[in-house]
Amino acid sequence: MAMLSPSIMCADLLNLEREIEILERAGVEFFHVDVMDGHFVRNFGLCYDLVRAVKGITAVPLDVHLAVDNPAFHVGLAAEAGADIVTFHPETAEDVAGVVGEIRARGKRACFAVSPDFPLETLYPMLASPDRRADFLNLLMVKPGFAGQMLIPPTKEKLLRLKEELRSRGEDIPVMVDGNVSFENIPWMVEYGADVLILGTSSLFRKGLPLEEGLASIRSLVRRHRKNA
Ligand code: S6P
Ligand code: MG
Repeated sequence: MAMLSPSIMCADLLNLEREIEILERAGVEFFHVDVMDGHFVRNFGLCYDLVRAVKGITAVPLDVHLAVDNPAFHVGLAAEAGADIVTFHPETAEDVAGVVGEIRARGKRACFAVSPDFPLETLYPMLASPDRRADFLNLLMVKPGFAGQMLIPPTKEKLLRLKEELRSRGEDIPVMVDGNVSFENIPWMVEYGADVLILGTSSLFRKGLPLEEGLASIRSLVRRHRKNA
């Protein structure tokens, strides 16, 4: 069944400890933390001090999404702050294998973030190469940088193609979907085989919606639409 990964950037930062407690108690599988450098994307997300603070209060694994240039510089900072998964954009790395190697050497799992304009044809050879292989894929349904955006339509078919290609290659790399994972989009995302739903302002953290209620609705959608249900 699809796993859940609330995006901390979309939580109520002034009540973060309380929200994390509620979500951990409710059994979410990951927390997603966006770190941004104001350069690769025109926004500043969360920082490593916050990653460290979150790590200090939860046992839920942290997926740190580096929306930054030069990820090689960031891997150590992310790992030391408490990342369990380090997600980076392969096009930002001079040496993709080097970054994956550094993540693994620190005992962490590597994830490739696939932006809407990053072609799957460029991704596949990476998956075939043992030293550049990722443990997860993050398929971005919006341009990285901001919460609250609308899904870019071709990403829908891209998810389907990616899952089909992985299946035909006998690969079981879990695919996360990130961006506009809304109540409207969750049903087909799950039917298309998304393995992890990164939840932001368009579902779990929708204004005025209590977290417990949002989670219950998301779980019921996931159950109803999962494959072979
Ligand atoms: C976007 C970032 C995401 C957002 C999340 C927001 O740059 O990588 O992880 O935090 O996608 O979700 P929503 O539902 O507001 O689009
Ligand atoms: Mg993200």
